[in-house]
Amino acid sequence: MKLIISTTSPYSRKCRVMVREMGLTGRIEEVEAHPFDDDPDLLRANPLGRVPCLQMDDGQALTESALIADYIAEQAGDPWPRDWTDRRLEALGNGLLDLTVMRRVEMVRDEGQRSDFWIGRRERGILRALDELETVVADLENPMAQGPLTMAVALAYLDFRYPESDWRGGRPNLQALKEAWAGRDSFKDTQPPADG
Ligand SMILES: N[C@@H](CCC(=O)N[C@@H](CS)C(=O)NCC(=O)O)C(=O)O
Repeated sequence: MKLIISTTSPYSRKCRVMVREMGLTGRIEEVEAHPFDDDPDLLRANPLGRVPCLQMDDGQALTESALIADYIAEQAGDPWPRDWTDRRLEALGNGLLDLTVMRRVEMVRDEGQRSDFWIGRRERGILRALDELETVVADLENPMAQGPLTMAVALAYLDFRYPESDWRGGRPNLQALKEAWAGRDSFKDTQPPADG
């Protein structure tokens, strides 16, 4: 199978961590593509033109990181339990990622096109999501699940693309979760490039 990724994409990173955690590096080959260059191989596999995209052995392609992560887990015999708390965390973590990516897209626009309204709206959403996640994580028993992984990827993405956010301030539970994941080989191995 081929996993089409970009090394700076947090959605790709989540799937790359899953491949490593599920012990499937021998079965899933990573292929790099740059979505904003309209890479022809990516467009052939995914009409949406986005990464990640998993080309399965039967030729069909899966899009959407959450779907791909579920498929990878299933291939490994579903070793991580999934319940509605975990799915809820995953959805919140994904939403935090979406807001941070949308903020980033706005920030890299030419000065005259950048919208303070949208940047402010994304930033307020990010803060509310962080506060909610800090509360939820307080009751978390097991960080080895897709929900907490999605959150850790989102927090690492904040460090990468929104370092001035100071998300750690007053949020010790999120900080501990991020550190727990940051120490794992799967996370170290998928660190975005410093100049990305
Ligand atoms: N909801 C999608 C989001 C994927 C996504 O937006 N990926 C970005 C890279 S971080 C991308 O490929 N963007 C290209 C574009 O939007 O044209 C997922 O979870 O996989």
